[in-house]
Parts: sequence; C-alpha cells; structure tokens
Amino acid sequence: MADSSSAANPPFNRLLLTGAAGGLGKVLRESLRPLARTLRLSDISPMDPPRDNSEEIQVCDLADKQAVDQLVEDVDAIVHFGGVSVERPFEEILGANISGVFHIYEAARRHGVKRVIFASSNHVIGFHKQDETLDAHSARRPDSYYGLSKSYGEDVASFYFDRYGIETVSIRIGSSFSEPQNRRMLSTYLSYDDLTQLIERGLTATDVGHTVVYGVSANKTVWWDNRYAAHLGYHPQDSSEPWRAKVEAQPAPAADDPISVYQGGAFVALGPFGD
Ligand code: NAI
Ligand code: 15L
Repeated sequence: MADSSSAANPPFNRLLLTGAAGGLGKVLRESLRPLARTLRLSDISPMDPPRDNSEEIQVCDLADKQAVDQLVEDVDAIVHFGGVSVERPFEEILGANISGVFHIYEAARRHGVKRVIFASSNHVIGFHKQDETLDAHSARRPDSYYGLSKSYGEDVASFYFDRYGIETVSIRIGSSFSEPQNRRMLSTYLSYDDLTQLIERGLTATDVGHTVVYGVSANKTVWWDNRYAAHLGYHPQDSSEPWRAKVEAQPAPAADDPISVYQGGAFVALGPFGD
C-alpha cells in the first residue's frame, strides 16, 4: 500500500464513507480527503453537493440491501459510520444498524472489498463500572438496544474476517464531539484529529484481521487499555484536559447517577419504549 501521507498518491482510489450527513461524517468528509482520489459519500439524509470531481454523493438507506449493494460497487474500502447513533426503539435500530451492517458486509463480499472501518461504540461495554479498566478482551456488557446493535456489528466483522478474509477495525468510539460536554466525557473524549488518525491507521496498517480498538484521546483518566491494538500504531495527540475547568464548573451529578457510575453513562437507564 502506498504512503498514506502523500496526497498526490493516495492509498485508495475510491473510499466509501457512510453517515456522511452526520456530525462525524461532516468532519470526516474533510479530513479523509487525502486518503483517496474519490470519496463516495452516502447517507439517508441530504448532503451538500459534491465540491468537485473528487466527491460522489449517493443517498442510500442502509436497510435497503439492493441499494447498499450498488453503493459499494467499485469502492476499495469502507468507513461505515451510518446508522442510528443513540438509543431508540428496537425497530428503528433493526433496519439501520442490524440489517444495515449485514448489508454492508454482504456487499463488501460480493464486490471484493477487503477493508472496513466500523464505527462501534463504548455502549458495547457500557454496563461496566467506571472504576474498571477494560481492554479488547474484556466481556462485552451492552447497555442499550443501540449497544447491542454495535456488539452485533463487531460479531459480523469477526465472522466476515474468519469466513471471507475481509479485514475490519472496529473502533469503540468514546465521545467524539468538538469538546467534552460533561465529567464522564473527560474520560471518554476522542478529538476529531485523533479519530481521523485512528481511521487512517485502521485503513492502512497491515494484517489487522478483526481488531477492536477503543476510540479515545490521551485523556488524563481513561478506562480503556489499547494494548491489543498496538499493531495499528495509533498514538493519540489530544486530551480532554483543556476543557476540565469548564466541565468541572458544571453542577456535579449525584454519585449514584448512572452518568457517575457506568462507563455508558445515561444509556444504561434509557427505555423501555412504548409500554
Ligand atoms: P449522527 O447521528 O450525527 O450520524 C449518523 C448518520 O447516519 C446520520 O447522518 C443519519 O442520517 C445516518 N443514518 C441513520 N439511519 C440511516 C439509514 N437507515 N441509512 C443511512 N444512513 C442512516 O452520529 P455521529 O455522532 O456522527 O456518529 C457517527 C457514527 O459513529 C455512528 O455510527 C455512531 O453510532 C458512531 N459513534 C459516534 C460516537 C460519537 O461520540 N459521536 C460515539 C460512538 C459511536
Ligand atoms: C455514542 O455511541 C453516541 O453515538 C454518541 O452520541 C454519544 O452518546 C457517545 O456514544 C457517548 O457515549 O458519549
């Protein structure tokens, strides 16, 4: 694979980014540009028009198997960030996240795509308490239907590697926003630049098989140990510390509030829906 730092000779011809209309998708639309001659951008929601011929826009519902199959045609790698990103009734999660991730891998198999970056989530392990340190081999404890869907996505990634040799880096993203919004996020914060570095390493490192990595910056307090993902060469450059004083000026939540107790914070107490 070519040197990924060279914009003139990017490592990929065509890279697919799903979830391109979302919060992270808009950031990645800019920051992943050096990695491919063409970025194919997709979402169920409208997106800004292509800026030039280095971008392709394709509206697609991940729940539609045939549409996803067409979406994946002629791409070299997939950065799969589309889907429901918060806790919702199971039926909403089912189409976008559960059928959606299956459709992405089936299309990857059919079209010979060999590398996927999967936006997994800390909510796969959200029922662990905040005084525990986890690594990629720690038991999963999903905290929501949403967390269950991401856990399923990791299993799909593992299966498609074992069965078909499609490699995936599943990034258990902590909290990736412009800044940490509360005390919990002082531990879970992932800067946009560190997310971009992690995706770039995930796309270009060799022999990743199915690697699970926690998507977190070099925060002062972290709950996650990335020893089993050392081969990616991910070295976070940022930290939540510049926002600590601002965050700690907020009223402190009660010590027994889920946001103070569980790694997944408030997600552990959402639902049930509709009854
Ligand atoms: P977001 O909600 O802003 O973006 C998700 C995008 O997926 C939206 O633009 C939405 O229209 C699209 N989408 C939803 N259902 C779809 C469907 N059926 N077909 C096609 N597209 C569909 O979320 P955000 O924050 O940008 O997150 C991106 C990804 O990263 C998500 O998969 C999320 O679960 C994951 N993630 C994000 C974290 C964060 O801190 N921002 C933390 C952990 C995981
Ligand atoms: C996620 O998985 C969500 O997509 C995001 O909106 C945040 O809630 C984040 O986790 C978090 O745990 O802070």
